[in-house]
Amino acid sequence: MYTTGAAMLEALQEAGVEYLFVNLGSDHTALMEAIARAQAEGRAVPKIITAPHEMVALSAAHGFAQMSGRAQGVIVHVECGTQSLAGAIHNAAKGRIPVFIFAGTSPATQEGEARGSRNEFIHWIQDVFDQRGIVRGYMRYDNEIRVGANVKQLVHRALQFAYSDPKGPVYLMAAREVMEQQVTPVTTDLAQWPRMSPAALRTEDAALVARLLAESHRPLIVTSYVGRNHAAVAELVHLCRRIGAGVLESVPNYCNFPSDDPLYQGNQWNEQRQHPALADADTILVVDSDVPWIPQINRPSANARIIHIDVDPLKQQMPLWYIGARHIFRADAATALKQVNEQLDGVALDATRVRERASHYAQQHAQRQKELDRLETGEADRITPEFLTACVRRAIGEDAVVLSEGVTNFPAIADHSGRRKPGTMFVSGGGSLGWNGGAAVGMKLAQPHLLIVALTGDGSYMFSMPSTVHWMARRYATPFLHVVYNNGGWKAPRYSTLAVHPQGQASRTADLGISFDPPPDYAGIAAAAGGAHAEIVRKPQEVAPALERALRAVREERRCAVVDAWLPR
Ligand SMILES: Cc1ncc(C[n+]2csc(CCOP(=O)(O)OP(=O)(O)O)c2C)c(N)n1
Ligand SMILES: [Mg+2]
Repeated sequence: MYTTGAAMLEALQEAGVEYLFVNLGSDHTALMEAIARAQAEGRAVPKIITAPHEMVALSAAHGFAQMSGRAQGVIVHVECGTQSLAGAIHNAAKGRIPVFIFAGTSPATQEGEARGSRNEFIHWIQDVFDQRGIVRGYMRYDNEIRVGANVKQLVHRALQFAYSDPKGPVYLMAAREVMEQQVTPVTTDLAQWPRMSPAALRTEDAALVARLLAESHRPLIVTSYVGRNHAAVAELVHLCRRIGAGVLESVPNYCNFPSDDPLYQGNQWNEQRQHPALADADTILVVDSDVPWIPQINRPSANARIIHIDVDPLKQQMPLWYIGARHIFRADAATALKQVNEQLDGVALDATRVRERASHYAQQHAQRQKELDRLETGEADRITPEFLTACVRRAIGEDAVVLSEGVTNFPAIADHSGRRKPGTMFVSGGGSLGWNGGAAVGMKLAQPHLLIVALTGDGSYMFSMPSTVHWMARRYATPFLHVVYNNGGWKAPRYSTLAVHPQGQASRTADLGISFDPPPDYAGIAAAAGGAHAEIVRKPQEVAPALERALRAVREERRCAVVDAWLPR
């Protein structure tokens, strides 16, 4: 018996999908039968990872793809499971994460007209008019498998969208009878389903960018995600060093530039102040950034020349977007930066000028570093986020991978975690909290030999479904270190309110409905769900020994460790 479900499974295996993160239901009978059959007959299929919550399933696929570049499968139950993917859909779409999602639909017949026809009460209740509509607006591609005959072609077409810039999630759905249809096996030639080649600059445009940067007095690069492609980082470093350009990370979701390089000018998030490097620059190359600055607070000088290179410079998913760029190019960053570097080979650079620029930035860098060093000495009786992050940095080594969902502590984590190498720092790229736990599991699956360290706000720890995450981490042997920046609840909404109403009633109100008092036992949740090693630290001197014990649990006992660190409230 070879069904549409069996053919879909075969297509995913052929396409190189290694894992299916599944949350199964009555719509998946054909798939479950096909998986069981393949396993019994010794045929390779993607490994099945049981995900007790869909949001964690998709976050795990998200983390896996961030780490490896490879799209995985997420299988969810009809419209209910699709809804339960929740904000992870937003994160994958906004973060440009390739992932294949499949959901069944209720059977389309009720009198046994075809195998799979309705035989459970839930099939009436779960029948809705527009299941794809739930995710439309977030998917790069969505479609219904209407007949089984060409399901493999649909899978490969969907993955082609997922992998093409701007990358993102794709969604297929099918009625149970369609998945149960007997089909004739189809051979697909994967050579005829290639990934799209990355877009390049026209030669004259690469020459223009090279000339504008070379001629500028104070060139600055602003980026958020060039680091998703390690080759782009190497090109960026080369470019900056040869012309003496500074680099400012804005809301970085990857490690984009070595943070100890003298040209590195730091990172910005929601700080309510002007960044001096942005104000001083006369030529700014924005490359791979969704929010290069927040103009109401922090902007380039009025006569700065702005150049914008991005795989999606129109930001087609964002209704309002402009940055005043005079030159806009749709291109892949690694390709474009390499082209600009090649053009610079033909430009006679003024060595004195390059030296002056580099030494200006080096001076700013050193000053910033001094301030950061001062901050991380911390306080005598309270664990500051800067101190905590510095302790984590010293404990984990430079190859460890840090995931940050620190929210108001995004800056402290970016500044003090000391990540220098591409692929050692990740933020979700979206705005729906709760990515960190599932993503850590996915990253560990993608790179089992690396130490994975998830740093999360207490709110974001709760958003991430820690019971599901830590159950999965034990079940699938993906131990990681989880550190909770416990500041007593949601700090960000208070900051947001104070930024708009600095003298308002809220500024004098203690209880704004944002505190988690009394706090849950965060580490205890993970211990109960997945046997995690649990630590609570309240004093600065307790931090380093607790991290040491936690890392021993992760490395030697191969189990997760959660360190709940009490920060100032
Ligand atoms: C799914 C989701 N719900 C709500 C929000 C709104 N929100 C933004 S920040 C924040 C608080 C996060 O708390 P925590 O992780 O503890 O970080 P803190 O603000 O305390 O630094 C909330 C609720 C969101 N971004 N995503
Ligand atoms: Mg918090």
